[in-house]
Amino acid sequence: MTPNPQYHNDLPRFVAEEFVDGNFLGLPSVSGDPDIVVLQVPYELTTSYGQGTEQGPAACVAASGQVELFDPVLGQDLPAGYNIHTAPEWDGEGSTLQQQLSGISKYLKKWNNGKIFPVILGGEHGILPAVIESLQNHPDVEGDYSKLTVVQIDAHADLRTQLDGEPFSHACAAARAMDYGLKHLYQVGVRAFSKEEYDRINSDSNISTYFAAEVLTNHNKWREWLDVLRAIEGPIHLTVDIDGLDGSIVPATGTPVPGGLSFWQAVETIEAVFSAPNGRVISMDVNEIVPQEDTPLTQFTAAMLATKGIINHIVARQSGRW
Ligand SMILES: [Mn+2]
Repeated sequence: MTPNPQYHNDLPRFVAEEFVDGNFLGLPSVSGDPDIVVLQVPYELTTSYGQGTEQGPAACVAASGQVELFDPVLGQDLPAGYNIHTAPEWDGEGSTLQQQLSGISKYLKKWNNGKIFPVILGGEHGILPAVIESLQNHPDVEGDYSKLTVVQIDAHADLRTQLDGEPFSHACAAARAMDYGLKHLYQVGVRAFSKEEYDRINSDSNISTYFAAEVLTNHNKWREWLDVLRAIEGPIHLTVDIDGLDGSIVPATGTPVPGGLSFWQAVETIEAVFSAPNGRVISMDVNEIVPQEDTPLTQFTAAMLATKGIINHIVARQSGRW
């Protein structure tokens, strides 16, 4: 897509129809240690779905050129004095699923030094176990996954044991993350799940699911969700499956589902989790983006949510919570 310069007053950022170096938000390349890094993982489980999620990260970066750099929460234009680096995308190498997932983990790991905030763009939600694997030696986790909380926005519970015989299917992403022995998993927006998943949610005390049907019809339940997020202690990974939002604003995703979160509910969720006084969001991903050229709403929505993550991370830094 062509970035529209009218939304930016800093024209030299753009070269013809392309971004400068394909950077997120069209920001200029920077030298020195990044504060925030945008990582692209164009992963799609080979031979099974072929839905186009491997094009998602690049489309999201391209769409980010349309996102306003100003946000009243910060009171100034991004990058707001911070060093935001867009890294070259994951190379996609590996002839087996396990090799690919371990390659993703390796690609992510080098940024997890506790000083840099990674914003990961997917790709299938099946990247989640590789993301969790990459956090093992993060200074906040210290090899002890019982410290780590995962917050998940998703239409699906992703708690299946396997799907069509594949335990690393995107439909099993949260189950594979739980295999690491997480402290807790919080889910919101869930509205498509199997009996097996429903039973797991009801029986596993380490999983709290705020179903779409509850939070969208009962405002007290929504307030409770936000309060629960603000009460999280310790390191947090935020995983945003774009299909958690209502299908009308993310029509191009692996599995669009009606009855999901509004854009502002997703933003409220992001704000709440980043503002937890005793918690710290150490990384974030936005995934399941299937780009559409004619109506780029999905990748634009994804780019806006990733930007909200960056903004709320900066607020956390400014407040001394990072
Ligand atoms: Mn998912």
